[in-house]
Amino acid sequence: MTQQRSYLTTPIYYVNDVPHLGHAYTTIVADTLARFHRMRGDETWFLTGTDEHGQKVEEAAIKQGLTAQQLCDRVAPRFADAWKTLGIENDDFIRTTEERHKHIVGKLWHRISQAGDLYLETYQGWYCVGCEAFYKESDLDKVAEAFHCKVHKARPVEWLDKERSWFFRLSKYAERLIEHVEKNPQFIRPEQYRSEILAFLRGGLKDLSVSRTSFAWGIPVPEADPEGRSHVIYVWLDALTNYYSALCDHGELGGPRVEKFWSEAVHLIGKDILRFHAVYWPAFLMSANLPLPKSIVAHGWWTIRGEKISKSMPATRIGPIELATALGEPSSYGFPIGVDAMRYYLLREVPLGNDGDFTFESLFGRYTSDLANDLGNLVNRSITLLGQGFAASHLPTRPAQLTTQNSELVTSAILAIKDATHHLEQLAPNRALEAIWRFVGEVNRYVNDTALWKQLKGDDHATTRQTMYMLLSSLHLISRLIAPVMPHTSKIVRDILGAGPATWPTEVDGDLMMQAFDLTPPTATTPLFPRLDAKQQDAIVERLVPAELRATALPPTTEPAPAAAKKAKKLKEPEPLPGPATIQDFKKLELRSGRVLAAQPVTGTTKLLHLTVDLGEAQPRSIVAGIAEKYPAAAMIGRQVIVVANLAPTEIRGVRSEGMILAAGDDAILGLSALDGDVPPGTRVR
Ligand code: ME8
Repeated sequence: MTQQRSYLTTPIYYVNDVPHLGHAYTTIVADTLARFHRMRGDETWFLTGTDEHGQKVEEAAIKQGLTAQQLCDRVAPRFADAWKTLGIENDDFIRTTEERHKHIVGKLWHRISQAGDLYLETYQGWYCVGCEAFYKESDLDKVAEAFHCKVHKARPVEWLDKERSWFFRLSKYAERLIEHVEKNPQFIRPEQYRSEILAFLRGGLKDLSVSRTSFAWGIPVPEADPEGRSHVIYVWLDALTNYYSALCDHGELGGPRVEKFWSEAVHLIGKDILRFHAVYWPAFLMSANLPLPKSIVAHGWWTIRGEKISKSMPATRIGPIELATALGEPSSYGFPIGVDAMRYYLLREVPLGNDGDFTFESLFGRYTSDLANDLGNLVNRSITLLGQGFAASHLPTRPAQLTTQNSELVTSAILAIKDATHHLEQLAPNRALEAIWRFVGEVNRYVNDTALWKQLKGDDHATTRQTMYMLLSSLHLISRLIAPVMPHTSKIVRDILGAGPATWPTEVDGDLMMQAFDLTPPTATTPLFPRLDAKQQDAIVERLVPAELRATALPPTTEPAPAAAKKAKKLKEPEPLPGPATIQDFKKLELRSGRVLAAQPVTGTTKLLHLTVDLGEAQPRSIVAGIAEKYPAAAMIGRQVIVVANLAPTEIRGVRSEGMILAAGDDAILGLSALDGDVPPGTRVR
């Protein structure tokens, strides 16, 4: 196979965020693909980094009494350190406050300006500081008198009033962009996102404001404003340039790494930032007369109870390091096995372009069936059996002629290699893992069917040695196939087998299966992926989800822990039932399922929360509920509730209340009504 080149990038993450599962997902997918390419011998470059300029960072710094640069220097290592812990092997880490980057952004601006694509104009409109993006009012949601973007529900958008700014002639590039996307089906992937962008482009483009004057934390616009204002470059023009600037040499636009890698650039991103990458970025490059990247690959969102995992939603914050550590302590192997369990779950659970809801049920389900029962069990029992074989002086021997059973195993191996390769090439790690796990299943069956434990006790030593050979080589092959996704587990298995560094297998390897390593007696270690019983699973949930969120923020996996149950207040004696209600009485009440979009305490009270609840109607409802002592506002966001939807609206403490949510309890609220499945808002409850 000829050597190819590969350049993979992740978004550069906002530096003042704490890395969460969503950030980890993109970075793990990129790391998996980079490892796959390196294992195939491709010349590979993998870049990640942090986005450090902009209003958001400036505001955070002021709040903390730091300069923006001090804040960035203090927090940027959180990302770099997290990636190290999660086994990410990036070749470079770019920070947009580095000189090498700032210099290139200035040069890019210069080229865009020389192309005649910049002019001064007055901007007026909505701006979301969370996204650092401009919005049309029609793209926003109105929640309790304020407008919000689709993601940042905690902070409304701001009205930028007549800010003078440099505008980029984005409209000029609409036709060329359409042509490029149409001619290059690989440019935006998967297909659903390509169609979305084509539809957007065909709707026409408006010029884009690309500088700001109302704050200072950014790269200064190198061009003089004839009206004398100081501008900083719009943070997205600055940030997108990282993909190019990180390859440049000595502050020049170009250099050997640009030559080598730029045309191979694959930008892996979440769907939230597709427009910036698939419209603005290529237009900037076209204007600067620079080549476009090869591909923009968008993935879906990880959600918790349907709510996007993000910094602004505390109830969705599951720390990737904490999760990985809870799934397996590094100390047991010298390698962080929980990291691999998490990497496996994230990549196996959802196809790349789709959204995926994180639940502990699905996490423990995958762990138990795929890691403990399939892979762990196979490795653990094979090591024991092979160890016994070596101890009885049986040296595995390559069969001169394959029995039907052995030849079926080889066929499965070849298929696994073929499918896993194809699916990784097609950016479908979940399907690659499916294919690999089919082979794991076949090998488990092979151990059962050949009954190696019986062979070891018998006299047919030739067959025993051949079975050992087939089993050893299968384990070795698995260790290579899982390496991009589960590098630590792969290393553990290869260390046990005495095998060297893993390369990506080809179909020829599938046929020979064995040749790549010296046969050494495997040494048993602690079992790989031991089963987690219910108690251990509960302990993990307790460790990861703060007590006040546990009942509400995530679907509980088990009954409440006994300690929590004991703490629950005792109910008063139930009151006697009032007289019977007729079905007509009941029908007068309209109960509907709702989802809480936003929640905040009602000022001046300790008991009341002001909820914004989606009932599937044109506008969400404003509802006041007396639950604040038991349910903090953050715990309510994203929660499903049952609402009495046809109560006459009223006002409570100056806040309009257009319904009531059901809860059990009297003076102390003990529990909110719940639905044990995901039900569309507005569904009738009877
Ligand atoms: O947007 N599910 O940075 P950011 C899946 N600085 N992926 C998620 C996710 C979720 N719930 N939440 C975040 C920015 N991500 C800009 C990027 S690039 C030139 C500038 C991932 O810190 C996903 O990749 O908000 C998403 O695109 C990215 O984090 C956004 O990170």
